Amino acid sequence: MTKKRVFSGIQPSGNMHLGNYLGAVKRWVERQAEKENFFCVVDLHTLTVPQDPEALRQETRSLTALLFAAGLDPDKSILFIQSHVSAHAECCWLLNCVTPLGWLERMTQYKDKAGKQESVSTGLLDYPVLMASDILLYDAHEVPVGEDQKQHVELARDIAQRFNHLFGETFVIPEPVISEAGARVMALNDPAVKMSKSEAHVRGHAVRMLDEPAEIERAFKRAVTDSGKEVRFSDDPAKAGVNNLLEIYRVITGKGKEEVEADFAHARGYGDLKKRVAEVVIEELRPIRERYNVLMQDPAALDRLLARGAEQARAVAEPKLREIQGRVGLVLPG
Ligand code: ATP
Ligand code: LTN
Repeated sequence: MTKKRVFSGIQPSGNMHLGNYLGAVKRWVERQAEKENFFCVVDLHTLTVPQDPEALRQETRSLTALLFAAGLDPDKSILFIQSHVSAHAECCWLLNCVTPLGWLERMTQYKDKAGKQESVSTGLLDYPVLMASDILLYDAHEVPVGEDQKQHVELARDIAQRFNHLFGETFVIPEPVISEAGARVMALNDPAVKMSKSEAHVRGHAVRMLDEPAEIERAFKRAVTDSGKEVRFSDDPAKAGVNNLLEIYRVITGKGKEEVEADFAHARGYGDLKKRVAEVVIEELRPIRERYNVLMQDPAALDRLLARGAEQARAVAEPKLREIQGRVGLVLPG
């Protein structure tokens, strides 16, 4: 039986955090043997908001090292940098021409981000069409993402369906895959909002993947909870802080909810909970940080891994791009 194709992406926008890891990357790693996987560091998406060029370059390399360090295995998964496969940008143009503007103006992430900026680039509005290109070029069946990206994957489905309708069966219709656990890791300093890269520089907001153990311990110690002392899962907004800590513990340990609550049945208030959650996070991230440091010491080896990934990705994306070009009526080069 042929394996299902999986595609997902992550932006090199700095400060990869525990939410990205638990909501996305950890699952990519755990399931990589079952599927045919494409994982992409989406540098073109990051350009939709202003970036410092040198910082972007460094962050892109650093993130790829971090993903290998987190366990993506080049023999099981194809990991590559988006801009190394020019078919993504070319496909985006072709899909732009079948995507109604109104579909893009409705995207909640666009509205949120556009509302926070003085000047909005065309790229920011077009972001979901580039994302659809990423997915559709690989005929991916499954797109594992955090809850926040569900609307974008649904848009990719709509674009694929419209294209198939206009030009004949061309694309696989992708499904968003959102695991219930870890789909929305909340900020430690404000459990009403999701942990976010753009806020990860704010003290106490996030646990960043490369934070030292002492920093992680401090972040959990300061985590916002409530004035009670009952350690249990709850959807009461007032208990969102404790719930978030329990969720983090649950995803890392792989335990069920009852088992997790049993682990804390004798906790003396939230202090014990925070300490224990910090411990499991520190132990989860320690080997990743160590492998990352080794990888970053050998830039030539990282370049070789990235060249291999890009070549494998091009082998799939380029013929697909030709197929799309042919469908819409372009003269293919002889
Ligand atoms: P952020 O919003 O944190 O600045 P992002 O959502 O812009 O980051 P990426 O860094 O590309 O985007 O996200 C990579 C993956 O991490 C995506 O699948 C996204 O859904 C997931 N993700 C991001 N934040 C969280 C979170 N707090 N909890 C769970 N998953 C998350
Ligand atoms: N928009 C996504 C990153 C992303 C992606 C993709 C995810 C770009 N292309 C294709 C899945 C599939 C984000 O910000 N998390």
